[in-house]
Amino acid sequence: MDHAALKQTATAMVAPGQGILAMDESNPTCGKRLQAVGVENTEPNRVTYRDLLLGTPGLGDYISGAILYDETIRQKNPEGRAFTELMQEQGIIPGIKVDTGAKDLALHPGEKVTEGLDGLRERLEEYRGFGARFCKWRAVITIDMEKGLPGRGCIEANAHALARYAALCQEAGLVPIVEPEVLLDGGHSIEDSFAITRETQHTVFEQLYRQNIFFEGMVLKPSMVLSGKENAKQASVQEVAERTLECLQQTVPAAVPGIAFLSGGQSDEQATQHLNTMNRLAAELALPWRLTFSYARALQHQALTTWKGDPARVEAARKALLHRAKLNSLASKGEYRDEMERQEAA
Ligand code: 5MM
Repeated sequence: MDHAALKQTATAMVAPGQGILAMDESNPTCGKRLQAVGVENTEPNRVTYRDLLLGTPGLGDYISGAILYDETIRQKNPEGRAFTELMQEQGIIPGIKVDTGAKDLALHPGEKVTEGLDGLRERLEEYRGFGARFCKWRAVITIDMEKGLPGRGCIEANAHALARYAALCQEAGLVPIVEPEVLLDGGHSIEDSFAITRETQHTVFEQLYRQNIFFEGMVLKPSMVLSGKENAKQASVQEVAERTLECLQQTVPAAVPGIAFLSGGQSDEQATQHLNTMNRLAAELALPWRLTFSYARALQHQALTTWKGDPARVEAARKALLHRAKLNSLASKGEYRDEMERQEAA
């Protein structure tokens, strides 16, 4: 294992003012996003949409890496250029989602475990050949306080799988993004979210340690500590930022170079505000890691709803994507202000 190379890639992924574009929607999820704007879920339409994203001039100013789906890393844009080539031209590091999805966890009603370890060593070799330099695996933890969820069985199974995945990545010279997502859905309080996120992250890092993970060569992609979507009492931006940082300080080793949050169904503006406030607090707290974004919905939403499948709207959609990427880049430095929402993309 080349520690120096892993550390160099992980550090580049969380470079100051840069974050990660998650565009690794599996075909069914991509279909949901496309159908929501009236576009049919066909391979040519997925290519057109991914070309809209990756062909955005200037994207590399704010985006360090993009996470692709298995189909996308093999595809070429309508001009016949590989998507990985478009990325490299802008200095965007190619990444790949390697899990095969969250499946029902046997004998644990209402809980999921992420699969994809079988044959992973061989798949990683193939993805490296396509130019991938980092990977992503997402575990999903559901909160349902009335049913006593999540149980330890679910947290441990997912943490173990994340650690096995991360070890295979590092063995192959690929940086693992470790994504334990505690879902926003439900009526739970922010206190419940804090307790469960903390327990999950503790368990994940214990398992990463057991599997000999080189912490300097990984990136954590956590959910923020938020009130459940259906809870009448929604925590303020300040409280979310404080509780999220408190949780991370208790669970994440200082050797990890960066934390790139997922947006998890927050609105675009909320996701940016939370990241910005955390970065403002980070300066006072002298945190050891960079705090940035690895958003899918909160980066793509405005571009998708501007485009709606209309070729004449591609330029406007790219402008919307670039603007959102720029605002999140500013938030990753604590330099975002609400009034910037109304300013046009440069
Ligand atoms: C792009 O969405 C990814 C999951 O896709 P599938 O469910 O189709 O596998 C997801 O892992 C995503 O990368 C992260 O959850 C971050 O996305 P959000 O929208 O939460 O920022």
